[in-house]
Amino acid sequence: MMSSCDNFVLSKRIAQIASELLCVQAVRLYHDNALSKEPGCRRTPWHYDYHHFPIDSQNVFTAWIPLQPIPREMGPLTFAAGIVTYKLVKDLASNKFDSSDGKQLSQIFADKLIPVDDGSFDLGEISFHHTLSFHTAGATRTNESRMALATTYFEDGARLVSSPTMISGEFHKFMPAIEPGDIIDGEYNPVCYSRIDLLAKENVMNRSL
Ligand SMILES: O=C(O)CCC(=O)C(=O)O
Ligand SMILES: [Fe+2]
Repeated sequence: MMSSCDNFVLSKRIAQIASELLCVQAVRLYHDNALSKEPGCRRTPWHYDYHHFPIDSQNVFTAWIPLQPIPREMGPLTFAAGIVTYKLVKDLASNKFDSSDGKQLSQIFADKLIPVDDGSFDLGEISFHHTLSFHTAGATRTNESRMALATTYFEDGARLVSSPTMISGEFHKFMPAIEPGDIIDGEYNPVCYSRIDLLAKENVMNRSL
């Protein structure tokens, strides 16, 4: 039975947007993540997701779906613009970009004229970010939890990395029966959108007209 969460996680429409942003034919689900940030939580450290996924591909996108309106003081997801921005910051001493790196990061953004988008989200607004997109989220300064659903999709045909690490995540949990180096095609990672299936369906319909 489909739960209302599945309506989002397995949504063809959301997966299609991820697929089109990636310019790939089809995407599969990696995982969905319910993120509850309690009141008074500190900033989510600046990072990009690539190293946190055990997927041997950069064709990975995450849909981040607020479950309530998120004004600035509630800590919306925040992006440093530009797909290559991560290259400017990856050599900083700490990989965690905690508060001690904040000044250094702000300096880099200012020197390189990199805009930072920390705008609020209305309910119904969704953001999509590429696995190399550099992002953070502000501290939660209201007395409500900040709830969001983050769903990650990857290009159909991608493989599990050949040497998973602690950082690249619990692949056994999200990709049971898939071994390092194998194509990720298990039942936990369904194709959520395929342009090829859509074209095939259109062909059948045209033929029957
Ligand atoms: O919601 C957050 O604070 C961080 C989420 C995030 O980093 C992600 O979805 O990739
Ligand atoms: Fe992230």
